[in-house]
Amino acid sequence: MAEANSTSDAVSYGYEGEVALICIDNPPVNATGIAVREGLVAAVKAINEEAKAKAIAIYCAGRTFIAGADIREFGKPPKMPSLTEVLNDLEASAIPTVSIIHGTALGGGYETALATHARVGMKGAKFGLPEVLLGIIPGAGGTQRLPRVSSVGFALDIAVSGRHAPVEEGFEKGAIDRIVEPGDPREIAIAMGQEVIAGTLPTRRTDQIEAKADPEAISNTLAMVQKKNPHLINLAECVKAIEAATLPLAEGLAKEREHFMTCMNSPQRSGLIHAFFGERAVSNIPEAKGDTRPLDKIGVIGGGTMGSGITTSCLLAGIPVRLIEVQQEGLDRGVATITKNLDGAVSRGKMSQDKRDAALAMLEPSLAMEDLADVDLVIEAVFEKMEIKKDIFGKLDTICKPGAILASNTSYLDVNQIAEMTNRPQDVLGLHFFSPAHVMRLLEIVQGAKTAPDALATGFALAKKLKKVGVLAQVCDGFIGNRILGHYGKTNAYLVLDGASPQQVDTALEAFGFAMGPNKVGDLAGLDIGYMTRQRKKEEGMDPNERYAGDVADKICENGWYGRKTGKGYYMYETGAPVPNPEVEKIIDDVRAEKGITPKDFSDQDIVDRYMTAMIAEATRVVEDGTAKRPVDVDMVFLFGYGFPRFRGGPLHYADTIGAKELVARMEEYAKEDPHYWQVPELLRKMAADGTTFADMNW
Ligand code: 3H9
Repeated sequence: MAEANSTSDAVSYGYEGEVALICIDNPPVNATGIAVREGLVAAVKAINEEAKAKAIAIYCAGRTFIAGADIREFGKPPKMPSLTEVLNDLEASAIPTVSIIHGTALGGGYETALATHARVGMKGAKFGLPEVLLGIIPGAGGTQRLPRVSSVGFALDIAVSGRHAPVEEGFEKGAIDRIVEPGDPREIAIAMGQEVIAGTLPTRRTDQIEAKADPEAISNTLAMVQKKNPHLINLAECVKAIEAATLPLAEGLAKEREHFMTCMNSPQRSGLIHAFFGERAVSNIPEAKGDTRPLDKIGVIGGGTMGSGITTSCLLAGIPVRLIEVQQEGLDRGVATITKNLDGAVSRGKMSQDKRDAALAMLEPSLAMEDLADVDLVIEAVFEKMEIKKDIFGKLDTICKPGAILASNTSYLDVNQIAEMTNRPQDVLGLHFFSPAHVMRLLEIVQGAKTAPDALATGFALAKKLKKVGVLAQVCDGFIGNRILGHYGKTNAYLVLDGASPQQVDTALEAFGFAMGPNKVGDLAGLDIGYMTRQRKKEEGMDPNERYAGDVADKICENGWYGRKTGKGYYMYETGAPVPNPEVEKIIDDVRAEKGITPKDFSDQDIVDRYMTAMIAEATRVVEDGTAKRPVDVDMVFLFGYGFPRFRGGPLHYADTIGAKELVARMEEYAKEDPHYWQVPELLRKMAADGTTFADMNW
């Protein structure tokens, strides 16, 4: 689709009678990169100068209207003209303009539509101002023009939530002027241009509309964002920009620019945009591409929390599941959990009752492993014991059809040993889900030594179907996430032994951006899990150079306090909200006395620095030895599986903000107290010496 005259590589224009047509064609999503900006300005200018048209209709080729500014240009030297200038010229066009929206009109895309004199949306299309999700605010007039065509209240809703709203809703609120049946954008552009000429589709310029002030909506939204998301400065900046919409347009646009630049220069913008591209980059690898095997029916072994969550996730994606348990009681419990999960989705408004019924009808519970004979993929989610897993995989080898993929949901066991129990190790891989599996978006896809390429690619295809973020990991104890956690988790214990209180550690890390500090997380997950792991490791024999991290936690567990589920752990939960457990304080004092430790003062910054440095150290080793393909893979594991603050981009993106030199210096300093724990990874030393960053290894 293109018009006769090109004004740039991405924009062309032409005429149909008295309607001038501007076509934007900049795959994949028609982002307003420099070619679009230059081309659009030139096309509007040429059409006005040629003076042959009575209306200009702008439409896009491909799957969507403009999806926003080109995010790849952010953080680089700006290329003129800016989108703001382009849109001011567009709005100033003497010939009335109309935009035709199909797919999604987002950010700078919807701002382009707002700068035209009328907006037409095809049924089913969406629009929005999702800039806040990237750490910025709408910066090309969105905060000024939307309150004018609609209202301050609706602009706050759209721009602060960043949601993609249906054009039908926009029509009700004045944000879209006409809804049409879906069709060829060019044909619709011609028809709408003719309506503009006939006067049946009214046009208006936003500099001639006043926005009605709504101080109550402004102050309520400001209070809400500061309470809910105190870390994200751009939300408040967005509200303040919208507040300025009651000024004359030029003044309001200048205010918007100031607020936009504050956000653009913030580290949050860089972190959130890293997260946007990272989410896509993890599956943009050769291993995720190529031939895949069918995924029409899945078998899940184990009806515990994990198995039920995995089953729920598959059912929600429309994949029939055969759920296997050894005893009726366990099977009933699994079915009850899955039903509860689906009912929860209905009550939260995520799915309709009919869809819930249809999903449940796709569940076939069974006590016979033989019933897995015809499934395409089996996911084993039983107790973490190698012997049990080996036994199951031996049986699956004889039961499952040729070509079926056999996956283990193990969180740390050796997938190669499991694969060796079959005569088809090429069909075996790890699919490590995170609890609750129907909610958490991370899926570690663990490649065994003999996993076939099409089996691995099918793991990524499954992640996509389940709307999860699949990340490739190699075999090692704990893969990417749990291996790193196994290391930095000890820092929390060491800090508490050496002088900090559990709540100080939690508060410091919550202020850094984690939704919950590690001791609250421990209480929530159950302290018995860590206790059992430590006992197992003790039995296996610990490295004599390693400082034991479990003294306090062991004693807490030995009192029968496992956290929330027993009403007590590091905190007490009698009234619901966590209150520090005074008996833990006593345990800590006793352990310190027993070990001859004189408690030190740690500032909150010390706590964050040590915790993050330990995380970065192990994350570096995971990249160094190839367990993770690139730093960005580690970052996405932490964002989608471990509650790492998204606005910080992930541990290794954050590491780049500190720099390798400083990190090495810190590790060497800490190593004076504990040289075994604080070993400096060779890769980090090399980066410090040659001045490179983790980002250099990403793309
Ligand atoms: C903005 O507009 C600022 C202005 O207010 C002010 C300026 C002064 N830029 O997601 P997909 C790529 S901020 C560059 O897989 P889908 C994406 O990386 C922007 N590239 O497809 C991927 O590349 P690859 C506000 C972009 O169908 C490919 O396109 N807008 C951009 O699942 C396909 O993307 C937004 O925040 C972009 N803006 O979803 C919208 N967008 O194939 C962001 C996408 O190499 N975009 N790419 O991996 C989206 O939400 C989704 O991409 C969309 C399509 C819903 C459009």
